[in-house]
Amino acid sequence: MRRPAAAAAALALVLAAGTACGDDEPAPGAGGETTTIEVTFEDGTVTPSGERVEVDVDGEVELVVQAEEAGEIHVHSNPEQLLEYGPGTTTLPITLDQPGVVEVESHELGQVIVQLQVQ
Ligand SMILES: [Cu+2]
Repeated sequence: MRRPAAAAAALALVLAAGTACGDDEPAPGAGGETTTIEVTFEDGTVTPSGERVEVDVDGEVELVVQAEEAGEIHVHSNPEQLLEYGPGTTTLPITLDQPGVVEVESHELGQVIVQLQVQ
């Protein structure tokens, strides 16, 4: 008996575990892409600063945060998400399942980091 859903779930687990050694097949169907956004906090500023990034509905988005001190990133999705990062490098996965523009902010700095255009 074929169980395509189970196969897809197994593949998702492999991807989530991050143990891929470079030869994985791309995930079938929509939403298989991972968008990586590097976010750097330094001297009271953050980069990027309000840039718009297009992402797929149900695609994986990873914020790779570099910071000297711990803090929080606020994702204006529905429901909203509060992501905590530590000093050093922190990878924060986000999944966005509704189309629209989602602002990712640092409330400490009062700044929009990126606008995710989910489509
Ligand atoms: Cu906010």
